[in-house]
Amino acid sequence: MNPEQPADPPDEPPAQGKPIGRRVLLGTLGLGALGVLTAPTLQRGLEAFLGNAADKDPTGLTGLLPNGGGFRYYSVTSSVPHKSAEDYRLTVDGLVHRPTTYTLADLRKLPQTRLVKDVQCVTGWRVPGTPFEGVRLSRLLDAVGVRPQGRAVRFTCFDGAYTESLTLDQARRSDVLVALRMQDKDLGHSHGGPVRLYVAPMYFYKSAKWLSGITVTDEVRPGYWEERGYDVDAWVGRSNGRDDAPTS
Ligand SMILES: Nc1nc2c(c(=O)[nH]1)N[C@H]1C(S)=C(S)[C@@H](COP(=O)(O)O)O[C@H]1N2
Ligand SMILES: [Mo]
Repeated sequence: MNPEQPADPPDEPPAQGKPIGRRVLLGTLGLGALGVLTAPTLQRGLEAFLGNAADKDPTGLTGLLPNGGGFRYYSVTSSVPHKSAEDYRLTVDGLVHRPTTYTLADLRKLPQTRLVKDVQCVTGWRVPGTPFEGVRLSRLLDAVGVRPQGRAVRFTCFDGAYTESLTLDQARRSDVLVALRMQDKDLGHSHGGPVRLYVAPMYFYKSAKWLSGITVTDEVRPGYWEERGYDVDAWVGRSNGRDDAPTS
């Protein structure tokens, strides 16, 4: 098992150059035995420590570290296929009246909602005021028509491994988007483009990258990290034993 840990994206390296690899940093801190720290809570503690070190650094030198100044790249697979605007597809199916497959052009034609809120990862890092823009998930659910037995939504990704879940009530919130844009740019591959989920009030692990499937189910099926110990109801500040300020 490989606990949630950021990596260097395989492409789109940060503009100021490649950050020091995580393994190098851990080695420097004498924490090279990360491999034995497999419990998510231990891992979160470690990452929170690294995050705090960056938050308190007055020199700005932690900008060189993998956790410096913003988002960290996460993928549970070593490579992820690229989908262009032409070959991307999003399937909405399961307990619905009209299963539908959307192209990126289809999604772009629908009304777009822009939200600007903090992003909070369960490992401790937080990025203030980040714009996300896309189609409300509730709009897509209304379009396909949820059957009366539908209680939850399962999300799948074209990395072939990551999954997520929401209850139907959570999925219908107005601050849950099928996001096409982030930071006022089309979503790049490393941030889960061309389309990712954005669940504003929950820890960022809910915001599945490289979204390819939305399936209405009769009950919640815990997602990738939830099968590995994370809370299924992932409200920021009210789950995972954390007390972060809410994001939504
Ligand atoms: N498909 C997929 N989505 C994912 C993840 C992942 O590994 N694979 N990691 C999650 C976690 S734990 C976080 S913090 C965010 C990171 O998003 P970023 O890589 O854009 O910073 O993506 C979430 N969505
Ligand atoms: Mo995360």
